[in-house]
Amino acid sequence: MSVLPIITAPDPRLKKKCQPVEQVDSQIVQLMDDMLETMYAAPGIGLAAPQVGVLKRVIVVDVGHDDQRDPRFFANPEVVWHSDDVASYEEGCLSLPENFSDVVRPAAIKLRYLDRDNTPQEMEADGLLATCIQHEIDHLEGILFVDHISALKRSMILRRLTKAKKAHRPLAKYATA
Ligand code: GNR
Ligand code: NI
Repeated sequence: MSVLPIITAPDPRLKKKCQPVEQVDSQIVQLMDDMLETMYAAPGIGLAAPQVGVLKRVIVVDVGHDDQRDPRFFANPEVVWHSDDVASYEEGCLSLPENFSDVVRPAAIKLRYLDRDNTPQEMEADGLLATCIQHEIDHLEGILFVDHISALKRSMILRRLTKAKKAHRPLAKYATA
């Protein structure tokens, strides 16, 4: 397994619609395992393939605790039902480092997907797991959490990230000022 570089905004690859996988073969399993290691190293609770430059419909999620990991792997995830109830969480994104905003989404979802063994599965999720899965599926459509907040907040965040890139200023864990 390897830790892959994570793409940060602004980057055209984060705005693209990703393609379904034909099947979860050994190459996709390798991608899933590398994504999981990359997510743990970051650290984060979810990661979508486009964040590591792969425009395929693959996500990994772990909302467990350090002492009790709960890795989950999804290919071609599809929300087939969502609650009318909504929930608000303060979201962050490894592709928008150091920026956080409250985002409102359906509180519960039902999902259809292929698991790491290429087996079709259905599952229901609520709480942080539901929020995280929806955040990751958004990435597969080229949507970031800032696309759910006010235009003013969005432009403030994107301006900060553009400036940081132009200055070649490292963000997140290697930032010194
Ligand atoms: O690590 C992450 N934390 C998080 C917190 C609240 C809602 C969503 C997330 S996902 C994020 C990692 C990430 O960028 N995944 O795409
Ligand atoms: Ni994200």
